[in-house]
Order: sequence, then C-alpha cells, then structure tokens
Amino acid sequence: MPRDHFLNAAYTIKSWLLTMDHKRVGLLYLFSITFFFLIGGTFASLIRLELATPEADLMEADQYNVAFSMHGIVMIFFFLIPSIPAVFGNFIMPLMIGAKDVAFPKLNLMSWYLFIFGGTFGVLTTLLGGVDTGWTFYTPFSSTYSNSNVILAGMAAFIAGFSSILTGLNFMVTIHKMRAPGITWFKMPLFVWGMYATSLIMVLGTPVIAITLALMMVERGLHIGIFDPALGGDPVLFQHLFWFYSHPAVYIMILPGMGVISEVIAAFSRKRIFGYEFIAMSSVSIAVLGFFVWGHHLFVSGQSIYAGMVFSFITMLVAVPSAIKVFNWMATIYKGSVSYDAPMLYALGFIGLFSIGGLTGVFLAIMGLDIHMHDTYFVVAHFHYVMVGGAVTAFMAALHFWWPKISGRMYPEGWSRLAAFLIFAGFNMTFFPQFIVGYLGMPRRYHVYPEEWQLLNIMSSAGATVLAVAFIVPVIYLLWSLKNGKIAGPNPWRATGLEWILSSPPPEHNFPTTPIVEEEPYDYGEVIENPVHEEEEEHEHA
Ligand code: HEM
Ligand SMILES: [Cu+2]
Repeated sequence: MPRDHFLNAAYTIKSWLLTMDHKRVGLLYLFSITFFFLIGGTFASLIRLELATPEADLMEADQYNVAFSMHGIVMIFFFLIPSIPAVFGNFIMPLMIGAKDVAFPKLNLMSWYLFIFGGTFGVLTTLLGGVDTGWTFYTPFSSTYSNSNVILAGMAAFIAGFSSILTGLNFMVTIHKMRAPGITWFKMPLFVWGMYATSLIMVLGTPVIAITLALMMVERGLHIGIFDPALGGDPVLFQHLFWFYSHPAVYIMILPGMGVISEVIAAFSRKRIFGYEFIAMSSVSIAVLGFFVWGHHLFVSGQSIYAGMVFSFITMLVAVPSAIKVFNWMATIYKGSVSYDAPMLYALGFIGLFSIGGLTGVFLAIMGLDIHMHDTYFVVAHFHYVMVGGAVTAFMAALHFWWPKISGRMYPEGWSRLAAFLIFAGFNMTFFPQFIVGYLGMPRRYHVYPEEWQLLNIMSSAGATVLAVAFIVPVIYLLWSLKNGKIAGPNPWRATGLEWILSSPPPEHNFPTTPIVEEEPYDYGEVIENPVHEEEEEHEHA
C-alpha cells in the first residue's frame, strides 16, 4: 500500500506518541477526551439514578457529593475545555489557513502530554475516592474542611491548565504568522476566528485559575490564611478569582462551537455566510466582554449591590453578540439550498438549544430573579443547555462534518441522522424538566428531595437514559466506517475552504506547495443542489 496520507505514513506506537504532526496530535486528543467523556458520563448516570427517587437509596450524602463533583471536574476540565480546540483546532485549523503545521509542533505535543499528566491526577483522584467540593472548589470548605482528595483534584486542573495555555499560545502565533498568501484577516474561515478568540481567553484567563487553585492548595497544605476567615482570609475573594477565569472559560467552551456552526451552516445552505464581518467580530467581542461579567455568579455572596448592577448590565450586553450570530445564521439559511445531513441537523439543533441556554442566562442576569433561582436546578438547566445543547452538539457537528476528511470514509447516513435525533430528544427530555423543578425551588447538589418533585426528576432520569444510549450509537458507526464506510474523496460535501482541496485523509505534510488564495471565504457562487445525493445519482448512471 502506498504511504500517501498521515494515517498510513507510519504505524508504530512510537510514531504516534512522538508525533509532531498537528493532525495526529488532534487524534490523540480525540481518544483522550472520549475516554474522559465516558468517565464523566458514568458519574452523570450515577447522579440521575440516585435522583430517580426522592429518598437516598443508592448513595449517602458524601458519596453523592463526590459523584457531582467528579462529574463537573471531568466534564469541564478534561472534556469540554479541550474538546473542539484540541481536536479540530489542531486537526483542521492549520489546513484551513494553508499551513504545514502549527507554529510550534513540539510544544503542541507537549500540551497533549501535560493534558495526560493532569488527566492522570484526575484518574488517581477518582480511584482514591474522589473529591467532594463541587467543580467550583469553594473555600473554606475545600481549603479547610473537606476530607476528600482536594489537592490531587486541584493539581489535575492546575496541570491541565498549562496544556490549555500552550495550545492557545500556539494557535495565536499560528494564526498571526502562518496564513497562506492571500488569506487576510477578513478572508479567514470563521472557525479560525473562533479559535483566535478562544485562544485569547485561554492565554489571558487560565493563569488566573492556576494561581487561584495554587493559593487554595497552599491554604489547605500550610494553613496560611488566604481565603478561610478562621485564618484571617476572605472566602469571597476566592469566588472573585475563581469566576474571573471560569466565566470566560464558558466562552472557551462555546466560541469554538460557534465557529463550527458557521462553517456547517454555510456548507449545507450552499450560500456565502451572511454578515461575515459581524460574526467574526462578535467572537472577539464575546471573548473581551466575557472578562467583565464574572460578578453575576456572586449576586448572593454579599457583593455590593452597585457592583451587582454593573455586572448585571454588562452580562446582558454579552447576549448581543451572541444574538448577532444567531440572526446571521438564520439569514444564511434563508433562501439557501439546505440539505439535512447529520452535521446540519446538529447545527440546527445548536441554534435552538443555544438560544434557550443563552436567553435563560439573561433571566439569571436579572438580580431579583437570580436571588430566587441561584443554586437551583434552573441554573443547572441553563448551563447544560449551553454546554451540552451548545458545545457538545457543536462537537458532534464538527465530528460529522470533518470525519470524512479525517478518516477518508463516510459514515452511514441513516444511522447518523437517527443518532442526531436521539441526542436532541434525549437531551431535551433530560434538561427541560430541570428548568421547571428549579423554578419550583429544587436546589442543586442535594440527593434527597420532597416527593412532589419526583415526576419531573423521573422524566429527567429517563431522558438521561435515552441520551446515554444515543451517544453510544455514533461511537459504533464511526468505528464501523473506518473499514466499511464508502470512500469519501477529497470533498464529499462540496464545501469551500482549503481543507477540502486536500485528499482525504490529508497527506502527511499537508500542502505540497503553499496555496495562494484569491477568492473570498464561502464563495459558493449561485445556489447548487445537495452534492452528496447528486453524486450518488452520478454513480448510478455510470
Ligand atoms: C449568552 C449569554 C449568557 C448569559 C447571559 C449567562 C448568564 C449566566 C448567569 C447570570 C449565571 C449565574 C447563575 C447563578 O449561579 O445564579 C450563569 C451561570 C452559569 N452559566 Fe451562563 N450565561 C450565558 C452563557 C453561558 C454559556 C455560553 C455557558 C457555557 C458554555 C454558560 C455556562 C454557565 C455555567 C457553567 C454556570 C453556572 C456555574 C455554577 O454555578 O456551577 N453560560 N450564567
Ligand atoms: Cu458566568
């Protein structure tokens, strides 16, 4: 067999573990985050199983605290934050700008090793009985009172943070320095803009969480008063520092997804994206504004009411660039030649679910409402609508859009649509009831609750079962497609963009000669019919 692409260039384990190829690094991340998604998902299943009944039948209070803490820590730090940037940012972004690799390939590999090193601490935490502070590590519980593996879990997040910083740095230099001739800033695909905005947050925000966790661990290990009032510290200071990173971090999770959706919507509407400049700039403004809203997590912490008013106002401003994107996507679809392949189904799901998530965020930004809803299931429903309905759905869109490029194979169409539908249905069944039960007053992080909330909780647990099964389906057919899928060819969707002029899977060194780009991005010309189905017809005639 000719060694003509990055997958068959070499087969040894060493050639994977010491690879400098951005595409292979992307795949290393894909395996790793899938592993963590399984661990996080297992904890989620335990939570929903416990909550199916009002009594404590499966777990004691302490064990339940571990279940939701581990779920949050694994899903946020080891799945969602790396997800799209580390997998598709690494694999696709350099191809999109016509580069041979990222700017610092060795650093890129090192980022993966840091991620795995941090992940090892995460796995160790799990094996030794977990941590019970919640993913938020609030002091003084974490620094003084908790009897669980706080330092191990803190180290896990701390180390993974460096992987994030180095990836962001790498992407920023790559985007500044390695664009092929002709790709000016406003000719970059919108996914690249999304990566750029995300990298800004990774580089500017992550050091803050690192120092915050380090201070928490110093207080726990050495009893130096920083956050614990009994030692002369200030617990609210911890919350400020934590959310100064963690609010921007929610945009690390959603901005890459928004970038993916722009690519998919344009390709499957076969139209130039509407309002390109507005979408690009709204990514940057979300990244910047995201640094000034953290106080909306502290409305009930005793923060000054005037600070609260300012944070409330700025939080509502963030909804503006988000809405700009949604309107522009809708305008792109309008009068397009839309085809409903799996990536597009996920993209359409994203628009609806992200809108619900974003708008309920605006409810929560209203101080009077938030006093009622803070720390209830309403908040849990809000952030799952943006994180799962938004970010995970976009991850699935990206996976299905670029899978033929990555593997060279198509997956079965019918199964992929069925999975998209099941995930959408299971997701809504799981999380919509949580808006209601939260509004009725059910607090988050409790494992027993009054009987009158059982119906809504059973609906949620039933939905979670559908969701769990639904996520297994793509794993099966994607693996199946590796050997048995139809050969994809370079550009199965007939999409625009440099990644699609390469063969699939791409050659080891990407472009034999640096491409020179003259056309605008998303230059779909006049509307053409759905390419995949057209090709099928051609085959039939041949
Ligand atoms: C688009 C506009 C958004 C607005 C206006 C908004 C607003 C808010 C507000 C006010 C809260 C605090 C609620 C409380 O604890 O009482 C909150 C919580 C949260 N939001 Fe959003 N949000 C938005 C988007 C997002 C996105 C895109 C994500 C993630 C991808 C996200 C993830 C979260 C998380 C994780 C929490 C709760 C953290 C915790 O307490 O554990 N939000 N949001
Ligand atoms: Cu926030």
